[in-house]
Amino acid sequence: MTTTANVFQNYIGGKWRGAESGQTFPNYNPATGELLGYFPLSGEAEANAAVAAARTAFEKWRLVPAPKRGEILFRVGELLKEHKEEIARTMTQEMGKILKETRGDVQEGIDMAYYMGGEGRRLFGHSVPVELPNKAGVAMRDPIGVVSCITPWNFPVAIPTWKMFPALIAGNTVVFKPASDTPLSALRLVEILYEAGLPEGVVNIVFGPGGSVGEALLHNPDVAVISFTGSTESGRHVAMEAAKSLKRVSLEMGGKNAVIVMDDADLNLAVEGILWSAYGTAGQRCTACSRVIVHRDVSKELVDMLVPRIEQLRLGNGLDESVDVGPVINVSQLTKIHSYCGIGKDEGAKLITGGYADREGELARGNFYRPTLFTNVRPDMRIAQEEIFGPVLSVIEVQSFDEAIAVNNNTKYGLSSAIYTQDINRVQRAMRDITTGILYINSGTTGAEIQFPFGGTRGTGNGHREAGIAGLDVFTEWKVVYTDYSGKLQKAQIDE
Ligand code: UN1
Repeated sequence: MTTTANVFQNYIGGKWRGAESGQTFPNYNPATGELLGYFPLSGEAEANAAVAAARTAFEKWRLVPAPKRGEILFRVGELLKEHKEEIARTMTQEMGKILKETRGDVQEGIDMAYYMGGEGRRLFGHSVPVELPNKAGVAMRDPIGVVSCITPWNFPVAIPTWKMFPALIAGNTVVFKPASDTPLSALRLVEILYEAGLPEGVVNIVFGPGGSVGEALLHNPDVAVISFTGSTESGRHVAMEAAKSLKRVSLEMGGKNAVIVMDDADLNLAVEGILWSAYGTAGQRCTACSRVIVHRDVSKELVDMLVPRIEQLRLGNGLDESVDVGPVINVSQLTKIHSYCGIGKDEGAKLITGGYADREGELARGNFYRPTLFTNVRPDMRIAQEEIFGPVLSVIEVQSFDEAIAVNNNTKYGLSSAIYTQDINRVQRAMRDITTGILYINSGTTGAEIQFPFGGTRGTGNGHREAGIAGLDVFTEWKVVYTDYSGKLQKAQIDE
């Protein structure tokens, strides 16, 4: 711990400002406990100031031609590329995931910058025939106004870009409230937006707790859209509060994602997919695999292949390139993960490996949890139903393809699923019958690409999608314009 750590500030309306109260909160490295800096403990006053700045900036930004807005995003892409390594290292330091993954996180932001930059010359509306002569109709996308982006710590750059870049290309302005565990990566992203030439006030960043900053954003009448990624519990609260003023709300929430392994699967391939999906990012992805649904004929073989590989996974500081799995984000997550392992044992699941916080040597300074595997898990157990958000995997045995699909679908979440099979008929049936927003055939549950819609069914979302063309729908209002050039009153639908 050092007392000379950096003190960072909010960026509101083109000005650096601390919290009015002068209070700050600390940002720690979850691998080492090292203090990385202090950020303003903002509240309602700062949130409202940011909304006011965004509201003012909106009147000019909405009139900037979309291709010009796109050019700024292209420059953002270039700058993110240039600074990729440095941002990845910062992200590993404050979030813990290994460098390969933080580089991937920045890469998702780069991809999104180019993709949405390109949308500056598309933003397709549509023109369709009208039923009356000498009349035209066109449907166009309008910006909505001030968008609040409330983002999680597991993808500190990628997820904010999925929200901010489509919002910006469509002509909206932004108040960005990043997770308090990863403020530094968020700040770097905002600095890059301004370095790329974004006009002041178009993006405003406010650090602080959901309970004060987030709450103020939910209640501010000038916020038109809330885009939120986080737990289902918090998302439900966001939706209920925002409903009072009829804000548009887009929610990305929990997952209980499964990899199905059928009796005809390539087991070597399945093992690789499961390891990456379950233990990558220490299981802290909303797409992470936390259930393996395996046909009983290959169950023992699969588990026998998995266990030594799980036990070989190296825990450690993500800056060390030989490490496979970094720490979990904070002590409260560590405690939650461990308590789920207790719940699993109490429910009668069999703990095969892991199940404890690893404090061996250097690991004692951070929040490390040993990659964990349970077998003999029944589909209705809490460890098979509730989102743990850590490196804990449950193996559920099934007797048939139909049972596998039923078990897959029977959770309150619906983000991502995967199936390993060589049978084209089973693939087609899985495509038809699996009720998640994303399905992988012969690959794990993680690895969504930004040009496709991202999101899920049931408790994972509220019907919206991020990324791809679908992502624009959250941040645009459809406006239809009819032009009648007949010179007389023509009445649609009325018989003459
Ligand atoms: C998330 O975990 O919140 O498909 C997002 C993936 C990543 C995004 C995950 N591209 O796992």
